[in-house]
Amino acid sequence: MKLHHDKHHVGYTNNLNAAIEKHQEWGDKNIEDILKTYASAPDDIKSALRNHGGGFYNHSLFWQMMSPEKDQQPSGSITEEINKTFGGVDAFKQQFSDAAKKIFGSGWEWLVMDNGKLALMSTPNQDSPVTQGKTPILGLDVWEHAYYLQYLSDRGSYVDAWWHVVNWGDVAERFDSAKR
Ligand code: MN3
Repeated sequence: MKLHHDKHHVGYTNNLNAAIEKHQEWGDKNIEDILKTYASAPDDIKSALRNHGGGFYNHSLFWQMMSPEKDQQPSGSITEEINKTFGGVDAFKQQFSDAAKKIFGSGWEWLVMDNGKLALMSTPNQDSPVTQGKTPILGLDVWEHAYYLQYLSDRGSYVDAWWHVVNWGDVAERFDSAKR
């Protein structure tokens, strides 16, 4: 995770900054606005905003969604909503994990708020749910760079182990502010 943060996340951040330096008006927008509107950006930075902007944003969320305080359990209103939507926390974890393991190539698995309801969503590459108008609540990076050093080709073990470090306090706060 340290290498992931210090090399990969830094790379996306530097490349995003290099892109918006070319068209300063894009530097005045916040990152969520950039990801919602990059399709209207000049051609020479459009794909950088999408890919490196998405990489910057997705990873910024990812670090907050994990905690060194292991084996937290969800509590509060998000638990009720998970139970209602997925039939229980274990059932939710199973469905999320199955979807994460099935993503072909590089991408992310997400729990999102979609029109006021919780839903699962997979995105390819560094695409972000915010581009499609959804609010990320929990996300898991399944790029090989996220797990290959420790788990080699065994994405499944990485996904299963990741649940031990989910920061449910952060996830619950994200859910509560998305509902407001
Ligand atoms: Mn990554």
